[in-house]
Amino acid sequence: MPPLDHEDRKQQREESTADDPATGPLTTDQGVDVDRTDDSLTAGERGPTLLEDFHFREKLTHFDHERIPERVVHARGAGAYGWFEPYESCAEFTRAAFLQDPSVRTPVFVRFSTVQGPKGSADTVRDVRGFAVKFYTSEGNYDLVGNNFPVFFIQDGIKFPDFVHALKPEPDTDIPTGASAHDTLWDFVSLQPETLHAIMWLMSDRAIPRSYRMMQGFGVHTFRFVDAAGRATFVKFHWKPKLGVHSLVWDEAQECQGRDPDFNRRDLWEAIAAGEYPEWELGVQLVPEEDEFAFDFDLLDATKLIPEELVPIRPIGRMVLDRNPESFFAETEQVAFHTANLVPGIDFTDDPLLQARNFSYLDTQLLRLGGPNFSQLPVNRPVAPVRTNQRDGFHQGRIHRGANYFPSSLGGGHPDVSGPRMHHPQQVHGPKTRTRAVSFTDHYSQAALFWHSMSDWEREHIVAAFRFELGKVTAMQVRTRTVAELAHVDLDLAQRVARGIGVPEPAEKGPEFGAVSPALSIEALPGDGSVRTRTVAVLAHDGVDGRHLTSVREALAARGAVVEVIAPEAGSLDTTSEGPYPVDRALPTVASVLYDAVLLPGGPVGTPDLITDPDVIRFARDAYRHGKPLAALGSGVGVLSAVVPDTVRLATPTSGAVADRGVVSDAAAGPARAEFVEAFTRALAAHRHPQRPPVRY
Ligand code: HDD
Repeated sequence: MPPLDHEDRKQQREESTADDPATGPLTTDQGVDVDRTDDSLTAGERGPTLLEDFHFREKLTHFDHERIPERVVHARGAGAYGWFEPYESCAEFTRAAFLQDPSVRTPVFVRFSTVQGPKGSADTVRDVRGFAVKFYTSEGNYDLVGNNFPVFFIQDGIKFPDFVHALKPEPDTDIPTGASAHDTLWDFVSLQPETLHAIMWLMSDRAIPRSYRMMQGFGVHTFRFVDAAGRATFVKFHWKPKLGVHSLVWDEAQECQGRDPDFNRRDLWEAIAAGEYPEWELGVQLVPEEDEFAFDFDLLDATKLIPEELVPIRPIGRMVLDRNPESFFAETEQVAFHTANLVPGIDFTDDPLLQARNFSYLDTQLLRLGGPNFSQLPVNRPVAPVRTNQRDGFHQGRIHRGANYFPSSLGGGHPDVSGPRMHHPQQVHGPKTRTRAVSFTDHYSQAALFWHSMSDWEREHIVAAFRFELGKVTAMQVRTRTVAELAHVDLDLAQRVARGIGVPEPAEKGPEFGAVSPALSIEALPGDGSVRTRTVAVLAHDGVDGRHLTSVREALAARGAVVEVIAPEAGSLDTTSEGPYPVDRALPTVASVLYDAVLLPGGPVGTPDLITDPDVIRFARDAYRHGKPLAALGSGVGVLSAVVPDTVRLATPTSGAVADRGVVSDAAAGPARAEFVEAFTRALAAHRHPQRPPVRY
């Protein structure tokens, strides 16, 4: 479908503000051509620099002012443009224009982020991921500023500064960067049980996504849809990735921080640049207003989700990201999201977390972007026409015409106020009070729901994560208090954690929670079963059978996977059957944690070098430990069983194409057989194979 009118308009407006360096020589900011930029204007060849060197002063002054304050949270991010289209009209429950017509695509800009770390921190830290979407609708900008968890850590936004202070690095040392494993966070958690549900998500593999393209997004709060007749329906928003939900494992995530601190942002950029456009389905959970009190939790409590088994998710549209930004600063850094950027047909609820956010986002942009005119920046500019009486201020980029007040007769009565009603006429009454609603007091049942809904391996990862985090806490009373809190969620969880961190196992049981929501497990979100964009490292060497390389590359590329041939040295390899073969990467520059799977081809020439190469051993063993697909062909089968002895227990090297828990082997020589390719593709699509026996090294 060709892009529609206002999608074009968004791009045209950006282009009108972009400069074209190819049109002439370097200039000053005043447009004066520059003849020389490498040397200052001096009095004599070796003399002092002259004050009159306006090019020098402009260049240095501008450089000195290049930085703006980074976001107080979500400082590190990556963004992309794309579009959204509804599957069908949603007029039944909302009048929002961008949800009416399946033939209309609305342009979007999305920014993914980590929360705790500064702008220069690593991507693969244990953290929540921001998932903020700006829809440039025909009725103005709508921002859905969500996360990849469906629940938040606190219930009332007045606690946000406390929570963030506790989460951020310790105030005296500024340690740790991008990590939650430290005393102040866990002190706060142990004293504030409302954090526990989101903490369970944080300790799960959801907090270390394999890719921004492979995580869910949630609006978190309950919002309101309002239809053309003014009827309101409660709504929760869900983004579901087409590629499924996939995560790293903790050991891998940590190594990745060193091997490629830009792992997630690079992945997003490269996928879009390669035309592999990430896609999400937007779904909604709808609750009629009369059912507001039908649940055993409060819809206004952002630490609760509505289990899908109670209110199913109704898919309403899809979003595709298909364009990388051109200037990180101008676009990804300067994009300004705001929960109060709503369009008619979508409205707030009284969720106290949301109400606080509606204050905070505008406030923060005023500081970060230096004044009230940031909505004029290209990435923030609506495609809908803007006619306001707001005037002047720092960085005013508009030349306003006409009256600057309302009502005006001198300005011809423009602009008038004939727009649709912006707010749902909700009835509000009650005494002023600074209290927490009684309906907000259950902090354990949904934390338990999450725990009980996990598969065994997910639970093991959660226990290991608690042990890691609390094991780094120096104050023993904080460890003990947190474990006591966990006992209210589940006694077995608390005892398993306690055993790992040297505190007494709690014996006292909290209340029993039996509820389960299978939809919460990562296993319930495998995606469309494809292996598109999964990366496969082929560890090759001189003397390799070239037919292995070409057949594997062709077969996997046909399925959309990315194959890279890795050899001890860059350049090309001597193959036995196909002459020289290009090497994509030299072994010392990469690591198994940067790939989704590892394959060892074979060849008639002996492979002692590979078997003893510490880089190869580490590469293959890491892949095994991290549950990744491992495959071997021909004599590569022998190499695999030599470097990763545990694989012998899973796949017998001599019995044809064998696949067991993600280890696939075929000892036959010659091109990879279809049976092998199918088995490997299945292993790759499954992403991880956590059920492997424990590793002995
Ligand atoms: Fe927030 C940024 C998501 C609670 C105050 N938040 C920010 C971003 C995301 C979220 C994705 C980054 C936007 C971007 O990419 O520019 N925040 C959430 C979610 C929350 C939440 C899903 C709970 C449901 N936030 C929250 C509260 C407050 C804030 C309760 C304050 C009362 N958030 C901010 C902020 C930030 C921000 C300080 C920092 C930078 C910015 O806004 O633009 O205003």
